[in-house]
Amino acid sequence: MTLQNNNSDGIIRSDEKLKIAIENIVENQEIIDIHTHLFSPPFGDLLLWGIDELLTYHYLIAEVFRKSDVTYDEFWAMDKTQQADLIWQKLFIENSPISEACRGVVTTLDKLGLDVSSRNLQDYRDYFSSTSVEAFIDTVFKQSNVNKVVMTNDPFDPEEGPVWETGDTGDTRFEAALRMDVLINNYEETAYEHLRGLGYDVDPTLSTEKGYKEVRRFLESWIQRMNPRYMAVSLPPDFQYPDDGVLGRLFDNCILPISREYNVPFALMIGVKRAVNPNLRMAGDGTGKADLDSLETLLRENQDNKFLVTLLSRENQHELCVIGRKFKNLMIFGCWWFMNNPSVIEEITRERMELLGLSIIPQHSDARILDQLIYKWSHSRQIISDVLYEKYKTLLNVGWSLTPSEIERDVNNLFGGNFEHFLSKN
Ligand code: RAT
Ligand code: ZN
Repeated sequence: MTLQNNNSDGIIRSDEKLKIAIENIVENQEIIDIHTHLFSPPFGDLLLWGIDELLTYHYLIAEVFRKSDVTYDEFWAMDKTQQADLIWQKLFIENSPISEACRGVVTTLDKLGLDVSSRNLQDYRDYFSSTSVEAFIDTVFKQSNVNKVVMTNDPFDPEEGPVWETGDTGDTRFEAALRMDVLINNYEETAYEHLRGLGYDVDPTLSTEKGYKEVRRFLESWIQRMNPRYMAVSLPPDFQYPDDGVLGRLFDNCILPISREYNVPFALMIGVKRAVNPNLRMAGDGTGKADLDSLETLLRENQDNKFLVTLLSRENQHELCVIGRKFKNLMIFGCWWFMNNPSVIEEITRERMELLGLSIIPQHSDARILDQLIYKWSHSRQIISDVLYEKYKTLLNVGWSLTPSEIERDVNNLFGGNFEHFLSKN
């Protein structure tokens, strides 16, 4: 195409200019990463970073057993360096690292300026041991162009507790999310005893008014302590709502009222089957298709509540978009975990934009290791940029006019504005 970009009105007139403009805008857009498992420095060892952590990411642990004869017992008896050595040898040296999780390590090392062609693991280790965590945080935030990350904060975790007690979580680029998996999924087994131990007068099956009040008091105290952006839970595919068990009572009498009162949305991450293969430990979870009638009911019966939702099954994604068209109290976010692969991100992003336009949060990183912000966002930016190009191009080609500032506005909303707006509105 040879059409000119008319500088006087800033209107983009050619496909070529459009592509360059979108790529630049997406590349330069700062991101609020709304779901990670990262921690700020005061949380100490909970903040993972460096090559050995990258290599022992649970996504890679699941892969190494497929390419090595190591037994589960042998693997778990190894220390972290030995596990990293094995993963490096099996998945990067004896086989080409083309899976998304492997490719991510290569992208990250490359973007950190390391020579990936050398395949010299010791050099990579030396690089990380020569930097401080504070300096590395700055490097990663700059390289990934992320300006805020939302952590996953478990009020039942004894390692997190002391940091919250101090009231100082250090670096303000790390914001909190109040994760409620233990409360919701393990109330009878774990949360009940824990709450009693803290002096909350709850009953074992959570079926009294007094118990509801006490759980609300617990949630309030954590909202005050953490100032979370949202409350969150991961749920199995067979999650049902309404529910006459503990989950339903917690939702209806504790979480939803508190979520409304404090204007802290409730994030549901639905579709995880925990411990499908327990031998893999954290890498052993699977996925299943959820019944979205329950989600529809939850949204319809609680229209004054705000929900952020992401789903783990590919088969659920189209239905979720249709539900998004019906309920403005739903914000769909991210391509979660097994969905966070290029082919699926591309498909889901296209599907979401076709059904919901720009009223979505297309991605989160789910980074567990700080360095992963680099590859997760580099890979996703590219795909989102390609999908946007395809969509804007169809408009341009029938004569719609587009300016860079309009594209900037849209991209800004996708990568942070929609999140902030959804959270702030009443
Ligand atoms: O993607 C992951 O790392 C999973 O292990 C889970 O943490 C999941 O994202 C979750 O938040 O439950
Ligand atoms: Zn996660």
